[in-house]
Amino acid sequence: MVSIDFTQITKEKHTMAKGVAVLNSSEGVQGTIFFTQEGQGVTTVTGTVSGLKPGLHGFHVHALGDTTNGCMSTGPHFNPDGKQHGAPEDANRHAGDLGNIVVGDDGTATFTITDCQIPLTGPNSIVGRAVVVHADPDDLGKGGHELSLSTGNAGGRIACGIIGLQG
Ligand SMILES: [Cu+2]
Ligand SMILES: [Zn+2]
Repeated sequence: MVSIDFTQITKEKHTMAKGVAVLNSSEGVQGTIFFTQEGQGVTTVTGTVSGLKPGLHGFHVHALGDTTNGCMSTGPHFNPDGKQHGAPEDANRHAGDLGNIVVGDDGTATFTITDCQIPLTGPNSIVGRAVVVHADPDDLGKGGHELSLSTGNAGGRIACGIIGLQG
């Protein structure tokens, strides 16, 4: 007797969107960042970056996927809602504000971030934009520096990569 499992047939298929960014740097930093989003859910960011000094480094999605002038031409933090710079958990934050990555004594950061403001589809998609790793810690808008509410005073842009679609 053949039984058919109808739950498998009628199960709703959620589309999984995937993206990837390969980091480029003039300062010996290397890395690959992967992005996945199931349906309209949160986006999961996983990555490994090496060649960094130990400690915290600001990590953002910037507005443009333009590296004609290196990381400088990737524009400001992705900010479709016209907000101030902040921490990932703040209500008032740029969509691209992913906080800091933590680099160990071996110069490598391996991390997983989940975030609901960086979709891979729709009008606020981050595909075609860029991820940027900074020289210094992002103060998450709370450092009291004149740049805190725009960039987190995270210092130079030491590595970046354009977010492309992955199959
Ligand atoms: Cu940045
Ligand atoms: Zn920001």
